[in-house]
Amino acid sequence: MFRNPALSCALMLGAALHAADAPAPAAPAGHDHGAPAGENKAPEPKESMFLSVDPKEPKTARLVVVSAYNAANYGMNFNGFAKGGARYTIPLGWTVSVVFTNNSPVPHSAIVVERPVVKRLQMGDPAFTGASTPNPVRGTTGKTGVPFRFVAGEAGEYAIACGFPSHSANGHWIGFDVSATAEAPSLQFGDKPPYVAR
Ligand SMILES: [Cu+2]
Repeated sequence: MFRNPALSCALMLGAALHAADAPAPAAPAGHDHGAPAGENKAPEPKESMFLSVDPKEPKTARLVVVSAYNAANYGMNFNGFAKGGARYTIPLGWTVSVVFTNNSPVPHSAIVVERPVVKRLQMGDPAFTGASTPNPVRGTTGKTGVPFRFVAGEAGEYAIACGFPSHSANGHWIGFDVSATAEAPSLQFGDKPPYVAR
């Protein structure tokens, strides 16, 4: 058997994904992707924890992106959401300042890609220069914040995805839109009204 559980998991999920566009199977028991122990301890996600603006830094959205925030989707979530269940909207031309952390011992990462890319096993290059954690294929562990920033220079529908192979295809992504009409950044959880940061 594979000695590296993350690797064996990635390979197993990769094999499963050869059925093109078939829904990815749920990870079998014992193969979770690093959901933190004590899954009920993570506080209920609140939008204001993950998006803010600082008046001293105009036209800059500050994002907190936490991988394996809780046990949702076997830990393959950002801020508790997977499969596009949460969505940031950023005004066109704003700077996006992200601090990424990973609550899990299993490597995860964050990379901004065009929305259709989330189905792929590998994410390739970020949609905007600088829009990923370092080496997103390898990912990082540990709760030390990993900062990155970029300019949302083109309107469209994107995603914040995990660059660790096969994770995004298994739901480790949330929505990230760049809007030519929005005047302030917002974050929407599911069907709730978007939270607008001002
Ligand atoms: Cu991941």
